[in-house]
Amino acid sequence: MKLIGTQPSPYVRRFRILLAGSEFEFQPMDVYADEDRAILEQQNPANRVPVIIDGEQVVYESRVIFRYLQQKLDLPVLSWEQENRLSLIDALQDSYIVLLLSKRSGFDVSQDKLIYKLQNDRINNVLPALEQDVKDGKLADWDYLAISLFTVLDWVQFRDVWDLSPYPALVNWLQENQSSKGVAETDPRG
Ligand SMILES: N[C@@H](CCC(=O)N[C@@H](CS)C(=O)NCC(=O)O)C(=O)O
Repeated sequence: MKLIGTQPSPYVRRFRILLAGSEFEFQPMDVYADEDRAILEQQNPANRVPVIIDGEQVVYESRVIFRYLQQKLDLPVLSWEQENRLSLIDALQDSYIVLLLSKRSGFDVSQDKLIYKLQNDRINNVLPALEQDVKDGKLADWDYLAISLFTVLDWVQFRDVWDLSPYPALVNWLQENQSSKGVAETDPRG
């Protein structure tokens, strides 16, 4: 099985961590380089990573890749509560990506604009919910949910896009999981 993705992508990192210790090949690429983009487009017309190729089967979209791996590796099915938590984590990640890409495109994200307000509101609503989940021990196991939360929070610190200090449970949890399986070897800092 091959995983195509960029080295810093938090979505890709989820699967590098989940698959740590299993037989798979990681094919790093630059999603913003024309040549790599053309190659990626052949596998995923939406031009996004992660993508996995397992024999003849190509699968993209993290949610779908997870379902594929759930079946293949016989991982436990998520409860609806866990599915909702994963939706919050995905929403958080997507909002941060919008803010980062906006900044990189030269926009001032502190401006009073609807698109930035929506992302900021979402982030400011989701972080306290996840802070409470961590306090309640809902992310105590190193499973796909915990890995997904870890990769978004670690990426936030790596990209310096948000101050997490108002959320001490999340910050402590992030720190505690720095030694979890697959984390060190997938660190985007190098
Ligand atoms: N909803 C997608 C999001 C994946 C995503 O945002 N990937 C980013 C890298 S972190 C990407 O490929 N960006 C390139 C682009 O948007 O053209 C998933 O869950 O897989």
